[in-house]
Amino acid sequence: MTTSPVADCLFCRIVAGEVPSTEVASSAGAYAFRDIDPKAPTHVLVVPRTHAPDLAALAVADPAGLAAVGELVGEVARAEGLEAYRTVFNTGAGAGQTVFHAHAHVIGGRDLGWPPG
Ligand code: D5M
Repeated sequence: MTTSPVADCLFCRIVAGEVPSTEVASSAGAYAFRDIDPKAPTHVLVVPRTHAPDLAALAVADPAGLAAVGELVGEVARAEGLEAYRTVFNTGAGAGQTVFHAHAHVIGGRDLGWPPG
């Protein structure tokens, strides 16, 4: 497991500023930007600045990075004026994960059904 930037990781490249993104919020440990294919009026991705492939791996490799993601999720929700929102970490291709750098989807601004599909 690594917490160093990975050259062919899209979100490492976004964090490094090598790939453009629309910033929503930023901190020393995490970065938040708009999803390129939004599923709701607010759809923001919050990623740790360190590389880990998914939430569970991040928790083991960089607990401070995970905490930074959680803190920035709250900041995004406040900035977007969301009273209620959903935070999703897809894990594994079978669950819809397509980018293997841990990330929280922050989804809100519309009614959200439960359970999710
Ligand atoms: O979520 C990966 C998400 O990443 C998916 O909702 C599309 C989004 N995505 C992919 N490329 C970009 C760029 N370049 N900018 C912003 N958002 C992007 P997953 O849970 O892995 O399916």
